[in-house]
Amino acid sequence: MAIEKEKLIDMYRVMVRIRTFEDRVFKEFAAGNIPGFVHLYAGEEAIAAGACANLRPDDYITSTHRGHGHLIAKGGKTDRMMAELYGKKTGYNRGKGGSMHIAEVDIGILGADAIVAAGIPIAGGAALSAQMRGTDQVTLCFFGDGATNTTRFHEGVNLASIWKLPIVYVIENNVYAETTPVSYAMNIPNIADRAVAYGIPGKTVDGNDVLAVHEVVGEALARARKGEGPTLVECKTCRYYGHYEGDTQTYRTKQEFEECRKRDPIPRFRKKLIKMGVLTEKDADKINQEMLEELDKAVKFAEESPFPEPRETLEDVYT
Ligand SMILES: Cc1ncc(C[n+]2csc(CCOP(=O)(O)OP(=O)(O)O)c2C)c(N)n1
Ligand SMILES: [Mg+2]
Repeated sequence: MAIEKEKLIDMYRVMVRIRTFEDRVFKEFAAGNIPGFVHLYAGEEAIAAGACANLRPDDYITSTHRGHGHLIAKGGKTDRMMAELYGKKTGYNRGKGGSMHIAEVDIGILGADAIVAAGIPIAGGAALSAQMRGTDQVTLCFFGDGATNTTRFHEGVNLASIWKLPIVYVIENNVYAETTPVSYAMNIPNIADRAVAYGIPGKTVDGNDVLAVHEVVGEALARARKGEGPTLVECKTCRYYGHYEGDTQTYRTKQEFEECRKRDPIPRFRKKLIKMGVLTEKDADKINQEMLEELDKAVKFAEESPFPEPRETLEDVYT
């Protein structure tokens, strides 16, 4: 089915917004302006943008330690996200969560998560709730290749398969879990093949092709909405930066790094949209410029916002 022009432009804008956010975080973190730890999503934008473009506002997502892209694609505002990274009171978690815990339940963001694969049982709970309430809300559950080697993955997908929960599992196969390559950590070329073990569909897609991701995840979501159960979608991609900011990346060759950069999903989609007559060079440049300006404002907002008061330390915190 043809995608409307506005939707195509929106997907492009989301990808550029994510990249601009991540590039700015890279810079501000290096300058010592952001406390804590950050894991950047740059290079993987087509997955979050393509997948989330299928969602309704009342659908849910669960995210990961590398979550900025998912949150932006689900409608998270860059100023409130930046404020959270800066530890400021105006952030989504009032400055107490930081990069790896951003949540905004009102727009279906059930949270980034520092614990690898922890989003899988949370997605199970959200999907079970939708099923029990009799709604057709779906949950999009993002996680990495490394997460698929945990018990949470196997238990979570198995349970979702027998209960036919409305979930789409999106594996972001960026070839590494920290420094461990997938080729070392598993014996199969396509992680989507693990779906066979649970009797659910498994699809492998080029994770740097936003339209391919959009289509495959869209079909899986339609299936989930109809009550036909979960799907495993593996998106093959690569990350631009290190595992975390500060990672020296000695485990990656220069050639590998350059090949990854050549696969950049953003210029690829831009070229396609121009060829399709959806955007002109000028329109695309304007989007880039708007995002740079948005991020300048987001950083200013974060810088000028107050830190939480010491007496607020235990407010809004639960264990
Ligand atoms: C339960 C748990 N074990 C280990 C870690 C440390 N850790 C953080 S990220 C990561 C690798 C995750 O790899 P993957 O799932 O492929 O995601 P990616 O970082 O590549 O996006 C590990 C082992 C953790 N945060 N939680
Ligand atoms: Mg990985």
